[in-house]
Formats: sequence, structure tokens, C-alpha cells
Amino acid sequence: MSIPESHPRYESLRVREMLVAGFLSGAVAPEGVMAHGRGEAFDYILGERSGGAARAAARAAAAALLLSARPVISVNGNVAALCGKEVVELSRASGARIEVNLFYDSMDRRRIIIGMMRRLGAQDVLGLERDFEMGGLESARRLVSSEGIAKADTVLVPLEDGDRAQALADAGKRVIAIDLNPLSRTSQVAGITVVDNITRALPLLAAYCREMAGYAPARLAQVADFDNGANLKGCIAQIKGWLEEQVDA
Ligand code: PTJ
Repeated sequence: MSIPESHPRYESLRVREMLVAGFLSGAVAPEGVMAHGRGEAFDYILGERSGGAARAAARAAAAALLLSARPVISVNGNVAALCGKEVVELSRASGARIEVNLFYDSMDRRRIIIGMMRRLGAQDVLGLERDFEMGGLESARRLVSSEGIAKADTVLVPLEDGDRAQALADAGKRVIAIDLNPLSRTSQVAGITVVDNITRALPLLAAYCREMAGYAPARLAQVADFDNGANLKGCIAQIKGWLEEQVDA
């Protein structure tokens, strides 16, 4: 569907159409369409902008990725449909590998998403074959690549479910989440949560990686030292402030 650029909700509708296209191509699960709607609602009450708290978290997350020896970006259907190109760019800027890992898993969807990522320039996408089973998890997400998530020290998990975020943290990995809902279990469990739309968060992360590429490890460690609980409170304050502004307007 063609959306007039003059439409006041153009950007949100454009992104929604990308998700629908991803669904029609078989990359996005039907449940992913609902997850997107929940994300839209949270984005609305955040004011559809990357606030100070999200920027601080993105900077800390970029430093953590640069510091890591084996960082991995975990990609699901929604992430590939909305931000496949931005994942490839972040992978280049941070040195992180890309692994497809699905909640509503099927070999067909894995193939489709890996194909999409390759067409967008990713040279190396893990996750078609999984040869390692993570403990503490019953969903299909427990099956991972021994070359990727299994031995990663840091895993970036956009639009994640809380169970796997917890299992990754329990396995001693640094978990970076991108989630519009500051109250979700994923947001609470992650070491660094970027409460922002993935469409804005990934370009921010890549820009911070490029900016800090020359930093010494000690300086990166300072930036990556992050109080996630305090940051989440800042995100909730942003929501409250935005809602009050709307009521007063
Ligand atoms: O492709 P699959 O099979 O791995 O499935 C992917 C989904 C997203 C369907 C699956 O992981 C899922 O069911 O996720 P949840 O439990 O619904 O959680 C998704 C979280 O992402 C929710 O907290 C949403 O608010 C949030 N979210 C949705 N859209 C966005 C988002 N966060 C950031 N940017 C978005 N665009």
C-alpha cells in the first residue's frame, strides 16, 4: 500500500508496512505482527523519540560490544524485516557476528531470514544449523550455534522474550536488550536495556561504535559500566513526562 508522505503518522505507517511485507515474505511470524503492535503502543507513550536514557544506554551498549571478544547479534523475524540493513551495519561497526534465532522456529523461516540478511550484505550468518543446546530454556531458542551464541561473551537481543534473556544472563553472558517496554522481563533482566524502537536504536548503536572505535579498553569499560535499573527508571520518567505534557497541551 502506498502511504502519502504528508500523512501525520507516515513514519509509523511506513514501518508497519515493512513488517507486513516481512510477514508476507514468510520472515515474520503471525505473532510478530502482534508484538509489533505492542511495541507501537509503547513507542507512542515514549513520544516516538530516542530520549536521553535511551541514548545513554545505546552508548553503554556500543562500548560493551566493542569491548567484547565474541559479541553476537541475535536476529528474529521482526528484526530482519524492520532493520536487516542496520543489523549488517552494526555488525560491521562492532565486529559482532549475526545469528538467526527464532521463538516460533522453523527451518523455512530460518532459511528465508538468512537469505534476506545475505542479500543485505551480511557475509556470515549463523543459525541455519544449531549444534548446541542452552540450559535453563525449553523454547526453540535454546538451540544455538556452537560458533555463535554458545560461545559469545555478549549477546544483543532485540525484541526478546524474558526466558532467554534470563538463560543467557545465567550462562554468564552480558545481555544487551532493545525493547520498547521498560517493564518487560527482558528489560529488567538485561545488563543494558535500550528502551527505544529498534528502527532508531540500531543506527544509534552503530554511530556510537564508530565514534568510540579508537577508545582504549579502559575508557570503553568506563562507558560500559552501566546502572540498568536507574536507566529504566529514567525511561519511565520520560513516559510520565510525555503523558503529562500531552494532558497539559
Ligand atoms: O521471529 P520470532 O519467531 O523469533 O518471534 C519474534 C517475536 C517478537 C514475535 C517474539 O520474540 C515475541 O513473541 O516477542 P514478545 O514476547 O512479544 O516481546 C517482544 C517485545 O519487543 C515486547 O516487549 C515489545 O514491546 C517489544 N517491541 C515490539 N516492537 C518493537 C519492540 N521493541 C523495540 N522496537 C520495536 N519495533
